[in-house]
Amino acid sequence: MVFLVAFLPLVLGSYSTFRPFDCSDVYKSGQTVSGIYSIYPAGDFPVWVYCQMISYGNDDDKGGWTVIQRRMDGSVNFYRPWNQYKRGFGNVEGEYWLGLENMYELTRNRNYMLRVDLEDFEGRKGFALYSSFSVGPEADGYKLQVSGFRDGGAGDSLTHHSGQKFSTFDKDQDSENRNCAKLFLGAFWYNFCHQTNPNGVYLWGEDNTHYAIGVAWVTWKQKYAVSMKSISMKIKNIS
Ligand SMILES: [Ca+2]
Repeated sequence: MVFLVAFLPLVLGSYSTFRPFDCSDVYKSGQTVSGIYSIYPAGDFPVWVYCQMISYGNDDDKGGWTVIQRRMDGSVNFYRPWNQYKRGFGNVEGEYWLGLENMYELTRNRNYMLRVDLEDFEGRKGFALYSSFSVGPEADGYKLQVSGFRDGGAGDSLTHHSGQKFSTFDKDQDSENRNCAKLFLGAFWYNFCHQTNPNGVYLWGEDNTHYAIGVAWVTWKQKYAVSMKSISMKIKNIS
């Protein structure tokens, strides 16, 4: 009994100072069930995030994936201004955007791979894998760097966006004369303007009346009118 009482503060002490940097740390600590966890990408302040834990498949699949973006039911409005995309918004149990500042803090400290999972309204699934993913500092427009594409059946709609700054309807940093975020009702690392629009309008299928405003991934569907049932972008530490 004396031993137990003396030992207890030690256990609690080590638990309370555990500060997982990302979902890879959460997974390595023994939490192998997918769900909502707090991570500490910027030191003392916790950030709630959905961790997708995978314990099967090949080495690229296994481990803790930090979900940085997710659409699944159209419950959250993604047509939002710069400050919202900077800080993050939505519900971690459902649809959300982790925030550009958090993505920057994560990827400036560690090396990450990116996986994009897609599902259409017919129940078909595809994905795209990238061996390197990072987001630059706000002073440089939160520039996207993504490379090392490997196909999971969906093709590569994202390399087109690599090297681009992030744009919202109130902050146009794209490569097009017009405002891509306003044209396509989303916010993204728009180029000229897009091959994918993960933060576009949730359309529940296909819409040919409003060009390319949906959650498109054009290299999979070969047209901009088809909007995904679900899309999630997740990163995993590889260093
Ligand atoms: Ca523009």
